[in-house]
Amino acid sequence: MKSNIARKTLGVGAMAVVMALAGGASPASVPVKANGEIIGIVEMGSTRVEDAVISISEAPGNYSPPSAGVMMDQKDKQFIPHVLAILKGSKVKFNNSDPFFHNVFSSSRIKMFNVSQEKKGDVSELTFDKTGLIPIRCHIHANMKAYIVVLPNPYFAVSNAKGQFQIGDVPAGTYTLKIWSDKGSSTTQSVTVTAGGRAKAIFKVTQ
Ligand SMILES: [Cu+2]
Repeated sequence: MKSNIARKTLGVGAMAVVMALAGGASPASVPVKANGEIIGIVEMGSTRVEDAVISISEAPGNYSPPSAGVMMDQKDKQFIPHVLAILKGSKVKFNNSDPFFHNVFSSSRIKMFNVSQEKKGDVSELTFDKTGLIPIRCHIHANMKAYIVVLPNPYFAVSNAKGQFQIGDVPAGTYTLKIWSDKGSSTTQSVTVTAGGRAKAIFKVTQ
C-alpha cells in the first residue's frame, strides 16, 4: 500500500515536470478555473423528461445576446425545437422548411406577435427583450405548438431525450436552480457551484 502511494506521487510529480517542459510554462502560470458546472436529470415517475428548461434565477453580470438569430424551424408541420430557451435580447428566426404556408403567433403578454412564412425558405425574425414564457402556435395547423423561454442570464439548459442537462461555465456561487416544463412542475433547488467543480441536481416533475 505504502509503495503504491509512493509510486502514485512520483507519477504525478513526473507528469507535472513533463507538462511544464512541454508547455514551457511554470505551474504557477497555469490559469485557475474559477467556474464550475451544473449537471443533472429531469424525471417524471419512471420516465425522463425532455425539453425542460433548467436555469439559475440570479447571477451577477450583464450579458449580451448572440448577434446571430437563433433558429425556430417549421418542418413537417412541427416547430423544431419544441422548446427554445434564449437569453433576453436574442433574435429568433422563424423559418419555413415546408413547401406550404405557415404562420407563427403568440397571444402572450410578454411578446404578442403574428407573422407568416408563405413559402419554403421564408424567414421572420423577431427580438425577444422581456423575460418569461411565450407559448407559440400556427394559425394554419392547430397541432403545431412550441414554447420560447426568455431568460435573464446565459446559465440555462434544455434537457435532452434522456432527461439530462448540463449548464457549463457557471461562476462559483450558490444559486436557486429552477425548472420549467410543459409536462408539469417541480420545486426549485439550491445549488452550490465551486471552481472547477460539478454540482448535481435531480428534478422530479409532477403534473
Ligand atoms: Cu403551420
